[in-house]
Amino acid sequence: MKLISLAIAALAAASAYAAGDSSAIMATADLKGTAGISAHFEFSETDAGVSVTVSAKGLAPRQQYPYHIHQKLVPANGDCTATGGHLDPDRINVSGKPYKCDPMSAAETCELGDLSGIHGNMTASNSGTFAAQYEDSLLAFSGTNTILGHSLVIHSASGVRLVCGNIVAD
Ligand SMILES: *[C@@H]1O[C@H](CO)[C@@H](O)[C@H](O)[C@H]1NC(C)=O
Ligand SMILES: *[C@@H]1O[C@H](CO)[C@@H](O)[C@H](O)[C@H]1NC(C)=O
Ligand SMILES: [Cu+2]
Repeated sequence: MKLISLAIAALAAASAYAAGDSSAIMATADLKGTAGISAHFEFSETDAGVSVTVSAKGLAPRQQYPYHIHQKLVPANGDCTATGGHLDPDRINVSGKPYKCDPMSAAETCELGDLSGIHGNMTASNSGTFAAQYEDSLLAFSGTNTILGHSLVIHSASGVRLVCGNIVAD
């Protein structure tokens, strides 16, 4: 039994190494705030675009948390309200119409930075954690759609900005 679990651990370590090897981490973000929540994001380049790996803890069990890439950086005082609106280079939310992101049938209705609108909210486990990995075909590390020089914000269900952090090149 012990041998089997050792073998499984070795396999898991080997595949984690292989995954890390084929797509180097290009940027990270550490989100902190006063809410007792912390989150870590890793971004790497893949053939399909950008791979996003998220982990968070300190969330309220089973609660949903929207989160986005925001336009401006978090200032030294940590004020999440200073990060401005969502990253939106296509100016989707400046059309005068109420914003509604429909990722399934109309991806062009979603702001580039509306990660929870496109990929789903953070839904906390019974122990207040969340982990996810997904590919985003539009995010980039340079050009119009770059995520560098911007920040990440996690909101409460009612929209309050709970924690935030800057996306920094690795
Ligand atoms: C999107 O537009 C709405 C309505 O104009 C505005 O209230 C909201 O703050 C905008 N969102 C962002 C993140 O810019
Ligand atoms: C994400 O959470 C917000 C706030 O609770 C909610 O309005 C929205 O419907 C949720 N989205 C999904 C896809 O469940
Ligand atoms: Cu936001």
